[in-house]
Amino acid sequence: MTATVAAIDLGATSGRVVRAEVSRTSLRLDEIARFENRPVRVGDGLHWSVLGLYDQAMQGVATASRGGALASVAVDSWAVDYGLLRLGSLLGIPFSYRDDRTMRGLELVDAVIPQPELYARCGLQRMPFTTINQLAVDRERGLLEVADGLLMLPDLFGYWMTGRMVAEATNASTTGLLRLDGTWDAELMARFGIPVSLMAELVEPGTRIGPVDETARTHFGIEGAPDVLAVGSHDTASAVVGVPMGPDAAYISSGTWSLVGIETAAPIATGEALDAQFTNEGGVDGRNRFLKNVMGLWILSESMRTWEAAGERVGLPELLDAAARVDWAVPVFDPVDDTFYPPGNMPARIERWFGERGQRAPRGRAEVVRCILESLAEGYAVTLRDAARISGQRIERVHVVGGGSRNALLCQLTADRTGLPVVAGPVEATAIGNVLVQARTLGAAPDTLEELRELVRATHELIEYRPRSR
Ligand code: ADP
Ligand code: LRH
Repeated sequence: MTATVAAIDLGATSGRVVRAEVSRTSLRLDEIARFENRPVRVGDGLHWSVLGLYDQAMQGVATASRGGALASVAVDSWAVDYGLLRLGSLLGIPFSYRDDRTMRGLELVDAVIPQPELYARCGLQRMPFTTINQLAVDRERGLLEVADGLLMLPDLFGYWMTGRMVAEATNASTTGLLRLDGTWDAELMARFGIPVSLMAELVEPGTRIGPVDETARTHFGIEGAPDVLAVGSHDTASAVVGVPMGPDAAYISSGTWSLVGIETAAPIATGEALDAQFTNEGGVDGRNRFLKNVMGLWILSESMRTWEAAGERVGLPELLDAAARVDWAVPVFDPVDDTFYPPGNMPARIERWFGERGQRAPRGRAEVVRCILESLAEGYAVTLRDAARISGQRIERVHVVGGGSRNALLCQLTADRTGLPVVAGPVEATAIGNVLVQARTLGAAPDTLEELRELVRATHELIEYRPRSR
């Protein structure tokens, strides 16, 4: 049996719709649509253009449906962001997690609960964007008195497609409001004045949400009546499904963010994990994603945006070529530092970072880019050593998936600094994880994650980078 399905995969940089044909022994993907995703700043802050994204995604699904009947469709996106609802309608435009209200949110949360206690409950790295911080700001502004529902963005799209509200479990695990056992933490919500009634019913990946309804089918011209399925709707959960790894492997899901870690059988929310600031996020099939958010290629793309705004022409291939030719040592900064989190002038922030420490900052674009990539690679190496130490799991190779797996220089530097072989690809691991879980739900793909990963390995070309001696 072959299943034909569509994945809507929304990244913070771009969104795409992929049509896939999947059987137990084959996996074929075609990109049907790709669109830019740019948050928009208005008076009250930085917002996602959610209707625009929905429109583009659904046009993609319609195009995919014209190539032959789709059995199902599923959505994944970046984590933590959400829409508030009242009587089924969206209340305002969802904020981007890059909006600086999150800094206020951190203060509000810290005033109610000490970090170690919060960590013991939800096991998440302290990040400005976590949903609980954002909701603390909504509460302060009185919005939670008006709202009667909350949907994470993939669940919002699922609701618009089907009329049914659910909370997919992997993405819910990024809110800070789930206990380590995967249930809503009603007691914590009560302490924050967040009504538990805002939250929808939790569903696991592989749940059927319902058919795409008449409104969506007619408006977008979708042929047939595909079912909307829940997958790992947190993009990183889907990406980890699509990592072609075996035992003793770590992964880096490399895009806007670098998510660096391992899969474990259960959460590890110990003092050591807290000190090293590891996150525990829910994975598909009840697996745990023990990982760390390293700032990622965001630092590079924001640098490019800064140079472009100054009227300089910059192309990524040229920049990476120039950075590869830097054959002298460059300094490294800490790519987990919050300084690099908000949008802005990254080259100036890098210069300031070194200046504040009395160190020489990189000069010129080639050195700056090389410094960013070396810093990321060093951040990965430290994180992976910590992951192995804290979990007691061996790490003998590192898989890199996502757009960053195309960055040969970064992959090589990662091999060099970790001292481990790096296996790059597939670029579209997230969409792959999305379609594999759909196909499995339809009975067309193998059952276990190990078999699904074996299928990815068998159907994709991977590039291996060996560590060079230093
Ligand atoms: P997200 O899902 O977070 O939007 P992606 O996985 O699409 O991110 O990765 C986007 C990043 O991948 C870009 O910022 C860029 O740095 C990197 N990238 C994409 N294509 C290439 C390429 N051909 N060479 C090097 N890097 C690339
Ligand atoms: C990657 C990602 C990551 C989250 C961040 C908000 O796209 O989902 O896993 O921490 O965005």
